[in-house]
Amino acid sequence: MVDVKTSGTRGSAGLLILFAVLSLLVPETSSQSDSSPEEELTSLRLKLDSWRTRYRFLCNQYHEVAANCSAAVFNCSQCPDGWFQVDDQCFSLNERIKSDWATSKKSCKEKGAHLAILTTKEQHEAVEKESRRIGGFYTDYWIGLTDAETEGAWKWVDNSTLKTPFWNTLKSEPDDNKTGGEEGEDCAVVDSHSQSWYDVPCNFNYPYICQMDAVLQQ
Ligand SMILES: [Ca+2]
Ligand SMILES: [Ca+2]
Repeated sequence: MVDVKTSGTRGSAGLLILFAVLSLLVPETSSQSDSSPEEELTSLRLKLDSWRTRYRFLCNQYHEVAANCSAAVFNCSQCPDGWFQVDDQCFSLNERIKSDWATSKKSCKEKGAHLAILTTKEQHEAVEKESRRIGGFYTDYWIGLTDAETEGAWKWVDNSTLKTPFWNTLKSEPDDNKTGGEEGEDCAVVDSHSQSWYDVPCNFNYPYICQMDAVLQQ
């Protein structure tokens, strides 16, 4: 994929690329308009597409320049360091911090991500496999699924409706069990032991799974 050339070291060219990358990372300042949320969303999506195109362009340039350098070449990956990829999505399991569902949702947002939205069997299996690998057989992780708004109407954090569930049906989950509190159980976890989902009280503390779009390379 990368055209490896045989000319000498090009450290200065590498520096130019680095400066170009750094200049692109400087946040844009734009005046806030009176646009509607839908218009802002469209604008943000366009900007995201533009950033992805620039990222792909710079990655390709970086690899071409790096091929002529003696220094070690870093991987220009589609997901951040420490995240793993399933299809066009990146996932990160945080095993060190345990927090309630709302705090976990906020923590993912602060990373430019969101709590996991597992819409396919591949995503569910990859996540529960990783949860067993790093957390062992008795670990639960928050995912971005809740029925707090309307009991029994499970929705993801992007407000989409749950279509492909992986509940632990052998244990009759989700059961909105009241033993953990009057409110019942309105938030969901991936359970590494049963490799399925449970509903649990939202104020329980668990580690969480964040998700973001991968930067697709063409
Ligand atoms: Ca519930
Ligand atoms: Ca339950």
